[in-house]
Amino acid sequence: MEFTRASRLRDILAHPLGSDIVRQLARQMGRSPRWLTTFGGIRISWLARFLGSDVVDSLVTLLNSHPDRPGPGPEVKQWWQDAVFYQIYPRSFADSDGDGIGDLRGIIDRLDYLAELGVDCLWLSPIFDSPNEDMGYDIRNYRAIMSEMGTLEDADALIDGCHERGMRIILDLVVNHTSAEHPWARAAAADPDGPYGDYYFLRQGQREPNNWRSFFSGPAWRYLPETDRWVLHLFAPGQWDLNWDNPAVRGEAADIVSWWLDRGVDGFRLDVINLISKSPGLPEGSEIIGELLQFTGIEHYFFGPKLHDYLVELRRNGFTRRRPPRTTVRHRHTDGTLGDRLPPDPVGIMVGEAIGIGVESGALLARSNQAALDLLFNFDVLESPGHSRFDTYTYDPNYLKEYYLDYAQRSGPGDWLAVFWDNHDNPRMLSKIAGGAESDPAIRTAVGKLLATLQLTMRGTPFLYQGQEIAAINQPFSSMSELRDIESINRYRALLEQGWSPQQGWESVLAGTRDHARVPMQWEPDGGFTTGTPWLAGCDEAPGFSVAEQYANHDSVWWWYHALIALRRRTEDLRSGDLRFHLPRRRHYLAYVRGGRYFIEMNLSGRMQPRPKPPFECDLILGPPRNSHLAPYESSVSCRR
Ligand code: ISL
Repeated sequence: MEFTRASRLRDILAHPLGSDIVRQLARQMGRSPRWLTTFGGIRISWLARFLGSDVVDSLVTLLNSHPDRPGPGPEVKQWWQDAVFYQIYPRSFADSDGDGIGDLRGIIDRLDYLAELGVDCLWLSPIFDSPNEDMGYDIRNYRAIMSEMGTLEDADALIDGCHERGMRIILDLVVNHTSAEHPWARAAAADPDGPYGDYYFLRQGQREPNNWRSFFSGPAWRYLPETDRWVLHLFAPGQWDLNWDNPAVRGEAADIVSWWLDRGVDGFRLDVINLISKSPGLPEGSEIIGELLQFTGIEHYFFGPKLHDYLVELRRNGFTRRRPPRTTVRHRHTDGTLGDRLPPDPVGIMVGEAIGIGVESGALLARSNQAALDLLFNFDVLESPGHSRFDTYTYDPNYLKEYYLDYAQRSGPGDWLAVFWDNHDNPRMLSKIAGGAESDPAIRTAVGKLLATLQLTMRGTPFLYQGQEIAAINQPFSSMSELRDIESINRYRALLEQGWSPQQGWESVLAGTRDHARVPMQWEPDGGFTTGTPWLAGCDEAPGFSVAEQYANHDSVWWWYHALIALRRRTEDLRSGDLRFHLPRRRHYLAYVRGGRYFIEMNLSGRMQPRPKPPFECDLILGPPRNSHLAPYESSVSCRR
């Protein structure tokens, strides 16, 4: 279908990108998408009165540049559909040399811990050489390890240690941008008209080339006086966006991928990978969309015209193996015992981080017939409608239920969900849901177990984040001086410049700072992360929630994760069985059947709820004895008799 200004809203909603954009706008406004479908008959030219004609024209261009709804994809079994992933933030996981910064040797020392927990694949946030303006997401050398974290030999030892224990390992590929200290960037700044000048977006002019805003506050352009050029940075000023329209840049990215695959890495999580294709000419962004979605210009890069093409090319030229790797993983049987080395996966896994991409546009990038990504992080689950990360609010877990019902309804054959909510960029979901009640160890334990039950029995691939297994919660930071996250520091300064009071600015930053999830892992009651001074202060005063204490308590959240991971491993129905919701309209109650045999039910509220009749006679496998009511945040797994 060719879209024009005369197209009707219902036609927009019928397009995967159009549907997700409209839903995203509705969510930002705290409205149900159904509110918009009642106006299906209006022409989108009418929207120009509110959004401006430039927005309507951008929308028309965007929809016309992408194919209609993709057809069903083949349902091909992949190792990563069975796997439980575990994200490590290396800076805060384990420090082996006492410098207060986590390192690769620290992770190696904890591989037996991870293997006992039962995870199948580690994802490490960046470990490459970096000046750490954005904690490693500003890479200076893709083929060297950050000196604070170790050496290439340590990386090889870590890869070998994982494979020996039946665990794969993926790294974090940040190729939307590099550090300003990367040799390419230095060469571009020194000679903007030379071969590396076209690796980045360098522009001349008296002022910023357009009105795009950075995700880390302020303009997305930095002026380089020494070369009289502006350089684009969607993130920090030291994170220069790479020009993916340049075939040399695409070739560099592919070479980095295959270099690490040869060393034995099993794939990558791809940082903000949906941002790599920008609209030609880098046009002005709509101020209205900037107001609504916070980042002026986002409509010109969140799903650019060449995005799918570049991902297909990267999969073919980088992720598809051309030679056997140095090492491969040992098979782990369903009972957890280890088998022989597996043959190399023909293609390394591609897990795309895709901010702003929804269920249907995600299918254009990760459905099994798209030959692009394998999995995609959809961020719609992280905040309930009408809220941003920096709002102080209590997350209603009924929205989690709504999110999975919606995904089940709008996804299709060949789609596969990455089930996640905690990561290094977001406050802890346990704290969002408990809303302060997590200070009660019983509530903290119940919510921790509920989140484990949902994540490890929902249809899809679970991505755990370090600390979830010990019910980690947000940190009671007391001042800006304790924070290290550039996004938080820049936001605080920007809010004060906008006239917010220091207290208002602090409250907003405290609600959403990424540092909540970056405090050091709590191995012992008194820390156990380092023998030195941690790079980021933070410890958990509540007794009973360190790894050591959780491990010693068989009724803990840790053992609940352990039991669910083991159950999932030995139960095909929980890994790939179909998903049927039970009483989906019942509020504060989430229940579903997997593979026709396993019945999972949860109380999504902090109050007792009457327990409905189960869908069939079943025996409890995991959870408190079943009675007429569900305790606050109670969750359980049962099996058909
Ligand atoms: O949510 C966000 C946008 O408002 C940011 O917290 C986050 O930056 C975004 O999700 C993209 O994250 C990824 O790219 C960033 C890096 O700072 C994040 O740590 C990374 O996960 C830039 O590389």
